[in-house]
Amino acid sequence: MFRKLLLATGIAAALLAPVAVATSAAAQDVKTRIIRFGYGLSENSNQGRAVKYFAEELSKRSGGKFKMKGFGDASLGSDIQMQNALIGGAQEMMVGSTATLVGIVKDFGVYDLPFLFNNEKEADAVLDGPFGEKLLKALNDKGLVGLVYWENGFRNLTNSKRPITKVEDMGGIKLRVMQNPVYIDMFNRFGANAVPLAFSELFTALETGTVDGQENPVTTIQSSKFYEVQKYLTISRHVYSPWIVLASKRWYDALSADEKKILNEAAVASRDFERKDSREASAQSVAYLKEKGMQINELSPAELDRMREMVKPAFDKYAADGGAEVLKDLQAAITAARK
Ligand code: TK8
Repeated sequence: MFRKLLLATGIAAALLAPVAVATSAAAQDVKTRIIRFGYGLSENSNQGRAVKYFAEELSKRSGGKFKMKGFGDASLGSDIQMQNALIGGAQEMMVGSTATLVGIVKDFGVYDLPFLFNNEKEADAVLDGPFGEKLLKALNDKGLVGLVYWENGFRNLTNSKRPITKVEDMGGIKLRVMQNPVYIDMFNRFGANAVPLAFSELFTALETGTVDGQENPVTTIQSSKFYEVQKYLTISRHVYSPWIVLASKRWYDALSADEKKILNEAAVASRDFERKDSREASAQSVAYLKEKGMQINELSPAELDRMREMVKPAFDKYAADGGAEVLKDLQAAITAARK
């Protein structure tokens, strides 16, 4: 009888086991997922730290099933190459500049018009609000899913030729810009010689003198060691630059509802982490760059006003080139954020 009981228990256990598995699987439909996440900056940067945080969050929220591996230093390709890999389904995720998305959704160029946002708070409100959401959604038809915006930050100028205290000082400087017509137009108006180039080629281009200067937030100037090849830093804050976290739509569409929820929520957590971390790092960067020997100056409010005047035609050009509606919507969203 004892034996019979054991047997019965054994059978019961054997019967129960798969049932239990089936039940938990039904409650949480989550499979093992390998996620290749590419980014352009080094591991030791605000981007790298946020990717690491994101990977940990995904692992925690999926019971270890989402295995995200970060690939920094553009080791999977430049921003544009990665966007195409996502569209084709050869890579799952990435983070990069919104500016380089203009070949896919032209309206992303609107963020690159100069002197739109006064501070990060305005940027957060607009990017996380209906305006930013609408642009993210526009990617869906193009094979991409835009999850959240991270902060790249306010962009500043560096160069190896001379301090820039007035706009005329930019005259003739070969300045690398992102591959985006708004940047090319803006810096040519300032008198520089704008050279569009992938970020992954930038350090070498500065080192060899192919270009004299570039523009990026101070955090990137630090983490990419541009201070080794650039003498002058000018705090101009000419554009607030977002990063965008993207997923391959082909890959995303195959996820279960539970998996999508985990991914979306972890992305929001990564955004909050990244912005806080970037802002803290940014506050330290200027002192660090000074210590590394950079000569640093700020553009005066009067000079910034002159620059604003000079680039007004860039707004008209943008509107005339099909951007009138998105520009109007963005300006309305910024006005609303200021109230
Ligand atoms: C990194 C880039 C970078 C951007 C640039 O891949 O290209 O200057 O600011 O952050 O997206």
